[in-house]
Amino acid sequence: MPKPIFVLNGPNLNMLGKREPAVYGTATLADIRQQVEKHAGVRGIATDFRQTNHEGELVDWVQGARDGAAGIILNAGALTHTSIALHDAIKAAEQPVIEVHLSNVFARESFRHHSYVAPAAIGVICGFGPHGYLLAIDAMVEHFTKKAA
Ligand code: DHK
Repeated sequence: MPKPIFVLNGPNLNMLGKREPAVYGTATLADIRQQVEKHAGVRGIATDFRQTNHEGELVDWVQGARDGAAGIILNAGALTHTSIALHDAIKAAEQPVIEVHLSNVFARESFRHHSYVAPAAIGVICGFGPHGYLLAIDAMVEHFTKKAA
């Protein structure tokens, strides 16, 4: 069986729908999961969608992608801007990573402009709300297609 794409979500993303709707919109994480699974199904790939508020758990999941996944779509929430441990885990996983954010982090506070994920990722998508996750699925499929050619 082909390995899934891990779709990993970090701290506070469980609060989507209630949390700062002017910034993050009104879709819940369950809504996003549903959209991701539907879109990935159409593209013929399996996903494993998860959320955690804990840095160590996210690091464990990224490490687990080394043998358990074909790639990672990662919205690490605020850990994006703080976690060298996450950066190191991505390097150790040796899998393609696409960084996703719902909001346009570059139009927000300056502390959101730096990412520890981006230098270890193949690309970054931000500012398109939940649609960004679907763009990331398409980008990952394109990445695999190019690699196989
Ligand atoms: C989500 C968060 O929780 C923030 O800490 C990031 C990101 C932005 C998002 O837009 O999805 O800065």
